[in-house]
Amino acid sequence: MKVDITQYDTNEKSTWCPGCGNFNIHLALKKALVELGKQPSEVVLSFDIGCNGNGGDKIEGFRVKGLHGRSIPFAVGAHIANRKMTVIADIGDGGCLHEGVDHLIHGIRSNYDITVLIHNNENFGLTTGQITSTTKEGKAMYGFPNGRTEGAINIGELVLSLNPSFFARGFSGDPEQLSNIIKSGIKHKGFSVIEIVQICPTYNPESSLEILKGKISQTESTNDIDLARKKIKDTEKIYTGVIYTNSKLKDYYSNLENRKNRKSELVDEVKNYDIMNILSDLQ
Ligand SMILES: Cc1ncc(C[n+]2csc(CCOP(=O)(O)OP(=O)(O)O)c2C)c(N)n1
Repeated sequence: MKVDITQYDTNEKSTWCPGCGNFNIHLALKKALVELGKQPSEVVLSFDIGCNGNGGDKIEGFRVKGLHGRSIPFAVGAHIANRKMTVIADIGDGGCLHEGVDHLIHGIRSNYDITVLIHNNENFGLTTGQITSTTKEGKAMYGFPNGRTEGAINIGELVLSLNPSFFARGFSGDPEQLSNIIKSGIKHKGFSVIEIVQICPTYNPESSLEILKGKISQTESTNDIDLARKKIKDTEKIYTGVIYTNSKLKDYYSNLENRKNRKSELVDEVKNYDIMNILSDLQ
């Protein structure tokens, strides 16, 4: 059955600031899902807490919104239960690199077949612009009027240090390219991390199209990790595109001996167990 982009629309009104990068991120995500022919009923979207997470009621699909920093484990659970679903974890740089950084690290190590969209606006947006670990060193922010003191984390460097199977970087100012990147991430069998350089007109106006013009450079995917690292560390250019893939790494499920050659999904198998005995034991 053909899918139309309006099937992903909801009637909820947006609470994002005018010009927020989240508008284009949602557009790119919807476009990617439609072009892959995915119906909303075939998609699980796990949302986090924050401005990014406030998009949770503005797109159709099976949606879950959990605790701050936990969109990855909810997504992993959904994927393990039913591999037929396309599973996306949506999260801010704050939730991903502070509250939930353990989930990012172990998700990459385990290589679950899901796609993670990190909205990197370089601040805790919803709580009015506190510093996160991606805020540039020296930048003055709410609570740090004299500028942040520590150096910033480079998301790509962190991800590439963990032997990932997929790392890409998109830009909210280029929804067309971002949509293609998201499609590649969904098609990749493994844990696809997509960092999105996000325009936040209120707290991170330095990521505007005008300012980044000339810095952003589209690149081709490589499986040479040293080359990928070089691109990521470049201070003159911000490389966007699928930056690194390693398709030799098996995804988590394919490594499970006891699930080999199983055609059924856990979500169906669980229906074959009568849990009344367990429940009556508890009474
Ligand atoms: C465990 C926990 N810590 C802190 C908060 C408060 N809090 C709610 S939203 C938010 C900011 C979210 O920032 P980020 O994850 O970067 O997403 P953004 O709003 O920038 O999209 C914070 C700190 C919370 N809800 N739960």
